[in-house]
Amino acid sequence: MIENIIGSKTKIRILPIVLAAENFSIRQVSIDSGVAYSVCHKDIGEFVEAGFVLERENGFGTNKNHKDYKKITALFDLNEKKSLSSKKKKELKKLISVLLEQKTAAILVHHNADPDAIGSAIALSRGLFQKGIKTDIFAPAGISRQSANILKKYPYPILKALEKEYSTYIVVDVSSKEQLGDFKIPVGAKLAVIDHHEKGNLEETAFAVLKDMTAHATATIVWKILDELNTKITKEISFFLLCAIVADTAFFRIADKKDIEIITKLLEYTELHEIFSSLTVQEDISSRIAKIKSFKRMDSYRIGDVVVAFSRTGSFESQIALALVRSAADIAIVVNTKNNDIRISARMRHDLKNKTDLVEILKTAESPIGGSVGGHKLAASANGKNPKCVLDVKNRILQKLEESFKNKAKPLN
Ligand SMILES: [Mn+2]
Repeated sequence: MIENIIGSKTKIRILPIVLAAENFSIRQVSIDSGVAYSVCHKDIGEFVEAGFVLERENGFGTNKNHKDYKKITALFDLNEKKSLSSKKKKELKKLISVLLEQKTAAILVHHNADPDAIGSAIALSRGLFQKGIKTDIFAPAGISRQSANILKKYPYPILKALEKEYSTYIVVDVSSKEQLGDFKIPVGAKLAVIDHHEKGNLEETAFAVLKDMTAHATATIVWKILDELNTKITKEISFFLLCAIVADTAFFRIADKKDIEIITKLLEYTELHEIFSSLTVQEDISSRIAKIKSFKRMDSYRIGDVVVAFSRTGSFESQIALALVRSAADIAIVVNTKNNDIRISARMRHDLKNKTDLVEILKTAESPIGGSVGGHKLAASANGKNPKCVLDVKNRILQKLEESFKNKAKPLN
């Protein structure tokens, strides 16, 4: 059975795969390769017309004598065991040839760089160093607390400012200029992109782009690059790549077979518990104290089967509401009246999302606080100017919740 592929470019690209794996139907191949396909059977005629495909007695066959056969099959090689696609290999070649010439480059990461950005950048930097290419890593708009934590385990210089101009910049885990803070890539410098986000404006001017939007972490692309370059994986490289992949797959929650395969290889050098402990950041003491104080001021109600907690704080209201919902409350409302205004943060357990809507509930507070509500069903907030209405707001919210859950609120004393 042959089912056809949308778009002539795609057709040409998918064809070598069919050529190389005649056991597959085009549909199966397109599913395996992630290329979009249609089921418009008659379009196989276009392949036949172009002479790529020959009609045979028992169906369709590939024309290995076609003059473009080699050229096309070079684009895709199913039997090639290396990790990168041939398109990315070409991009990598461009990048490496420039780097080998310049011997130096800057690696840039995004604003509040997370472990995937930092881990990918360091692993890449270390890998390139094995090839005689020296790179500096620059975080123009800071790094996250989690990243700071992984750097405690393996210190690595992350520059806060660049003292010189480089002729080549490699942006890692970034797709748009806006994510680089105030930093501007100097005019005339060469730019390369290694990333897994949606296409952004950085690609427009890049001379080499290694991008895979289906990758869960930029680090998996970096791993493939290092594999392609026959880099020696050290304990340090494996540590940073693992931190990156574990963090960006939300601790394996969204990891797939490909991620696990890479992780398995990297685990030859590093224990998983080291990664977990490095990615676990002890919460700031000020937010922990704010939580404890707020818990003491809490009062709570039972409305039918729903437990509602109210509290007040001078800061961290959304974190406190989240902490309450994560422990025992179904709904938590936390009010901050510190700076002569009022901020209300509301959180709800996920499984109640079809029962009520926190944006609707908080709307009842809009007129007394003289402000407005934003957010969504499960996490909403309200900001206003009148901090004296806290009690009124609480009663209004409670009444709304009683209506919503068709039950009386009973205080939990
Ligand atoms: Mn990422």
